[in-house]
Amino acid sequence: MAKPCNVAVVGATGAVGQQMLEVLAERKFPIKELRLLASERSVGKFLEYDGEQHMVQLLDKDAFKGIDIALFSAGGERSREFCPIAAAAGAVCVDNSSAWRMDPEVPLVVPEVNPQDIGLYKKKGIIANPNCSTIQMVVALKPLHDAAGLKRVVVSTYQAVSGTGRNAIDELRIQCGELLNGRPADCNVYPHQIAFNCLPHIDEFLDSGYTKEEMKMVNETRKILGDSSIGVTATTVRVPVFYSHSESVNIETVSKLSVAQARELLARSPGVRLVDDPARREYPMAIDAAGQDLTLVGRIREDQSIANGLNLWVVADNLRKGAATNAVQIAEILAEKYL
Ligand code: 25A
Ligand code: L14
Repeated sequence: MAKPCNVAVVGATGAVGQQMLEVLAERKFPIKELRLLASERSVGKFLEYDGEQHMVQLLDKDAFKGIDIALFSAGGERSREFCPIAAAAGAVCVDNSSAWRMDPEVPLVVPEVNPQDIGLYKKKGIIANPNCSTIQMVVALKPLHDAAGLKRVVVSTYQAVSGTGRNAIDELRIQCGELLNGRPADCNVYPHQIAFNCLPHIDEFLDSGYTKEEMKMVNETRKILGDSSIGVTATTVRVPVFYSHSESVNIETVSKLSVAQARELLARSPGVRLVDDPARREYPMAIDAAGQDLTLVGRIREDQSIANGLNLWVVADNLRKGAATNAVQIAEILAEKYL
């Protein structure tokens, strides 16, 4: 039985924070006290949780007294500053930002893939939630890796604007309206128009020419699968979709995996829904993934250019499995097995 906990949600007013409240209520997470934290701007606002109104309080160094689990989604800077403060106050932090993910003393966890790593949280009191694009990819790759050994992964993403937050959701909506009415589009969140466009640019560029988002997919995938020998290369692209990220994933495996074997493995894999019936025009789509927690996998076919290769199309709700649901699943394991 899970122990009832005092839970704080840091960044509760944000796109991910709001989703966290929904998922906590849906899954009936055993909450004793719920504390909603955000910046000055939102203090005093009321947010609904499970039919009740809760007032937003200020995130400051005294905000974590008595908290057992703190779910963070207020950006990397806030996490860097406040996770250690929350941990010192006795809370276990489940952090959605990129701040702690590659720290060797912080576990990086997807419950369907590496739940055994959670115990490492005792070092720093922090568990990192991976990047949204990484989460859905490793959910799909785990059973294939276990069966045939991944040698190399080549991924291109088609990422929804909701990952950037509420301002970005508004920007796409407003740009669509303006452009369809013959007016120019203002760009505030993204450097270029996102409506009716694709931007091969997510997060900042590094000297190598890759973006930070692309390198998160490389480094986090290896850490979660616990195998630094896997070659990973990524191109991450923002597309004018509101919810759900889609990914074209090409893999090379050590031993041969047929399409039928891959389908069979994925069909019984936790967190996966196989949607792969091209004859009936059934394949994973963003609009079907949105609002639910499974990672949809389909378009499974042999890569005819190499001996042991497959192509897949992988889609999941970036605010749910890519962020809020994954964090709440981690919190459930904590409450059940560790606290
Ligand atoms: O965008 P921010 O600044 O990172 O803010 C995100 C959340 O953190 C709170 C903020 O509360 C919001 O709940 N927050 C920000 N600064 C804080 C501080 N100093 C802080 N909490 C404590 N102390 P808020 O009340 O300030 O914001 C309420 C709404 O306003 C939007 N917003 C934020 N900054 C804004 C702004 N609007 C206008 N101008 C600004 N400068 C804010 O947008 C919220 O709606 P958002 O929360 O939707 O942005 C989402 C954040 O979540 C990250 N993210 C998204 N998906 C993932 C993810 N991180 C990890 N994994 C994911 N899968 C986004 O990158 C973004 O940071
Ligand atoms: O989790 O889509 O590191 O703009 C931060 C940027 C999530 C996606 C992370 C985006 C990402 C987000």
